[in-house]
Amino acid sequence: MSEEDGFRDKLVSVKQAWAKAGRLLTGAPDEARSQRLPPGQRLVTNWPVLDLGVQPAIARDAWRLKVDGAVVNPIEWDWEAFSAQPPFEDVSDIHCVTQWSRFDNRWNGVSTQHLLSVVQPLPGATHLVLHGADGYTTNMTLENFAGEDCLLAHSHDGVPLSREHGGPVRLVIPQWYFWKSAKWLVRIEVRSSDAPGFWEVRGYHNEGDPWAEQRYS
Ligand SMILES: Nc1nc2c(c(=O)[nH]1)N[C@H]1C(S)=C(S)[C@@H](COP(=O)(O)O)O[C@H]1N2
Ligand SMILES: [Mo]
Repeated sequence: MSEEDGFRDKLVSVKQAWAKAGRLLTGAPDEARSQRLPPGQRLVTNWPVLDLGVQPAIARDAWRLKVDGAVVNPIEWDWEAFSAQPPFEDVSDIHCVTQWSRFDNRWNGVSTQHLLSVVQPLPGATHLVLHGADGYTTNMTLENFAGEDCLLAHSHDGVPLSREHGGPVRLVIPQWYFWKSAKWLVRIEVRSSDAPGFWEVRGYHNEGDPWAEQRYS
């Protein structure tokens, strides 16, 4: 086993054990929604990096995004095609399940609503699986993916997304804990059934509402 694999296995087993123990659950979701900072979270001003120990290096020129499955128009965009889509900007807060939140992140990219208008999900489509170039996956409903603050982001606070934060393009789903926001996004699989992703099969909640503390299942 390489050093990298060993690190990754250890990290995964620690997080999995927390999930099993229901750690970090602090309750009190009812009054929570009026607060900007969700229960059990603390505010940070830096930007922590979380991944599986692998940070794929993908040049913009080599990057491709495939959207397939239950859609009328499957697509494969290269950087040029992605850049030709209507620009979208949104400011939102990040809430990570490991208890840090970061306010006022300015994201630029392509809105998920625009993407859906291009690919046109079939009538039976209900869920998606997002795939990162590192093999990471995460799942959500079409409805959540289409949230008004959701986008495929290429820049953060005016700067192209760094490799460690998921560049060239990552997903941003601000209404859910940040594990749903897949980095190094390369494939979006539109489905007519749910299929839990990497953390979702390891004890994380299938959804991930920070105000309801949907941390672990
Ligand atoms: N492809 C990929 N996306 C991923 C992850 C990952 O390991 N691989 N980790 C998730 C988790 S658990 C978190 S908290 C956020 C962290 O994003 P950041 O490193 O930019 O803060 O990315 C999410 N997206
Ligand atoms: Mo996370």
